[in-house]
Amino acid sequence: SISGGCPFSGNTDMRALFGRTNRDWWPDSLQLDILTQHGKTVDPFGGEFDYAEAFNTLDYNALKADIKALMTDSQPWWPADYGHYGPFFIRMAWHAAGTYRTGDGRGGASSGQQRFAPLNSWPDNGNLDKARRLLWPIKQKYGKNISWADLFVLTGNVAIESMGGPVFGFGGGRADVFEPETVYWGTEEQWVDTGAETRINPDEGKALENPLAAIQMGLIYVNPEGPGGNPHDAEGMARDMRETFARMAMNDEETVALTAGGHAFGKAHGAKPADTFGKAPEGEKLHTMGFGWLTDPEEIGKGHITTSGIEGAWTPNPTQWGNDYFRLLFKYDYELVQSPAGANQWQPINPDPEDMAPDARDPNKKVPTMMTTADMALKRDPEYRKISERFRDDQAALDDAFARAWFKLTHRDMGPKVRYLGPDVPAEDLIWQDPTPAGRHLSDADVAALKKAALDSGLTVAEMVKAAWASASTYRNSDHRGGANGARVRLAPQKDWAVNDPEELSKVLAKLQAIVDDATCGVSLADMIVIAGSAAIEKAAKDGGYDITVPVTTGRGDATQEQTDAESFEPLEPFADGFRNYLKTKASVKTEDMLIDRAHLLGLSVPEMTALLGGMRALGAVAKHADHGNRIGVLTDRPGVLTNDFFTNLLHMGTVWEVVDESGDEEFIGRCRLKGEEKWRATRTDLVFGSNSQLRAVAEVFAENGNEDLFIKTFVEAWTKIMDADRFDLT
Ligand code: HEB
Repeated sequence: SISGGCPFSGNTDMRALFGRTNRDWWPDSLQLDILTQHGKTVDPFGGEFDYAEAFNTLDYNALKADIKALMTDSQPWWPADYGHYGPFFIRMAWHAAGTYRTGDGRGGASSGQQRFAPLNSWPDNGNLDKARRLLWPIKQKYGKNISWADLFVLTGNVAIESMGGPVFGFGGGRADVFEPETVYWGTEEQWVDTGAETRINPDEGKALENPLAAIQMGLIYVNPEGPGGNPHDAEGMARDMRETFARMAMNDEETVALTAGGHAFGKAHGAKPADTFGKAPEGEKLHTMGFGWLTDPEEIGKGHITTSGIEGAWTPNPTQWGNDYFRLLFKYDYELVQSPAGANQWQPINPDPEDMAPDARDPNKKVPTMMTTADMALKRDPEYRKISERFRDDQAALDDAFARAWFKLTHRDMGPKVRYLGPDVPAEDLIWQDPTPAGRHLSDADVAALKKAALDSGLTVAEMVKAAWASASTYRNSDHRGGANGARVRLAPQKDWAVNDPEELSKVLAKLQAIVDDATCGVSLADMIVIAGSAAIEKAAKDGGYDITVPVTTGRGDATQEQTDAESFEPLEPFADGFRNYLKTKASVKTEDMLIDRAHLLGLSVPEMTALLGGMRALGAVAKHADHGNRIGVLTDRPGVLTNDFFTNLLHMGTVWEVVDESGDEEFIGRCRLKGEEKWRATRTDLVFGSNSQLRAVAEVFAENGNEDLFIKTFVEAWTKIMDADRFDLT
């Protein structure tokens, strides 16, 4: 099954939101942060650049032809194994995409992060600095019309194609960023090759911490030599593969197809002990110009390269697609041997001469093939074995499964299909793209009539605001999934999420559905939910003395349950949503950290986050608290009116706050400083806007006389931004 679960759970120690960061790993590297203060950007295009527009002017076929020619244009500073860079580029593309995880949608190929630390220096990404540098002349030639992020994936595709492999399609549209994205990659202070512990250990009751999807720090997925390096633990190897691949949304069949299909190509590099090459790029000397893992050029020429430490090809034809991988895996018994670099690997016993592989630099020389312990799992694990045997006997099934799984791997984090660009976008809709039918664009008059119907429906401001938020706020900027389009809030699993107050939600949706059924304009429920939210906010503003319009876009469609892979939506469940003052289970990070994490996934700035949260509190749009109903954090005497009361009351010196009970620090009572009587109940998420100096500075602005308009404006802009976050169909 695709595992979801609470993000940041599985680790009982309190940890920092981002774990170990670049500054921890490389304290001496140049710090550019000071130049990005006061909202200054590192983006040389200054945020004005429309990548889709640029991509559409690209001479796509010429680019593909150039990439194809590069495959066999071996460079002396990093000669191609077997005279073909294809396998190397496939590994580059797979490692670019393979960091994706379903838990928070982060990682993945979509912003070219392999160029930056820490990924450029992960042990598992060894020597991929050379692969990227081989591409530079092509990147330079096509310039802004092809991003690095797209180029990595497209090059992987061209590599597969050029070796006769099956390709399902390519969608462009991954715009580059110019700085490392802050992603939680774990807390370990060691890399996999210097002693980082393995993250699953049943004997110690240790499960893989969410949202992580790799088994050790610095790996894409699993340790190729076995769990913690133990090649004999066949069961553990399959367990580790199953768990890590599931976290990037791959089932058993996809896992087998990808691994076997990938290892139809190329070789592993373990010609020399690991102490014969230099540091990873980020820690290397200035004049190495971003290259790492340096080794003697003469040795490179001879093919004496160490990357993983494992040595050898999987098949006798490492630059040609076919079924040799499964043929050999089942034809031979394999014995455990050690590579020249000392790594554990498996070698066929008494191979026939035609089943020997060519040497990487000398086609006339024959060397034994090998399997890693991870490859051996494809026949040692009973479930994987069934699939492997089927693929061994059915080449067409393997072709199809590999092509589809590769397409999913490399496009999983791009969100809806409307974001894909270029002539190779496949026509077929795929369930993991969360397909949504197009809706109708409504006239202003229709929208006005529907707003009135919503206000006349008897639903409260808080109910309508909560429903709209529940619908839209599942959106994640990381993998562009979720959001209001499709009205999946009425489908499993969203409709039953505790954060959505399911009983209240179903009542609200039924009333809105009745309006939809009555309407003659063809409004979708997805649009109606957003329209009702905006009507509610307009009314709440009016009740506070502000006559405003909350703009709405229309054209959303309603997805069906069949168009919804319910299981794949489970990881989108918010285990904490500070905007609704909701916390399911205490995480291993502070609850206010969870708010920051969520605001980041929603693409919000600090002022937007602050205005939204304070505004929603004033509207009473909080999830029902077990003990305090709709009260907690609602620091106003007139809930349902759009005011800045949350900020004025939070910052008021007449209130003194105390922890409710000493055992927990999630809930607080605000008492009158003079008389001692209880005035408010609040959470950490509320109080952090008075306690943290930076958030307090922004909260002060929204509480000050004369800034009421600014507050309302910021709130409305942030609100509409969330409602439209997934509208990639609007141009
Ligand atoms: Fe892989 C390579 C492991 C999956 C594709 N791999 C490789 C190596 C290793 C591995 C160790 C070697 C490196 C060096 O160089 O040394 N893988 C692995 C594991 C896994 C995998 C453990 C999980 C199970 N792959 C994979 C996938 C893919 C791949 C999924 C795709 C699809 N790989 C690959 C390739 C290669 C590799 C293509 C080759 C490269 C060259 O040749 O350079």
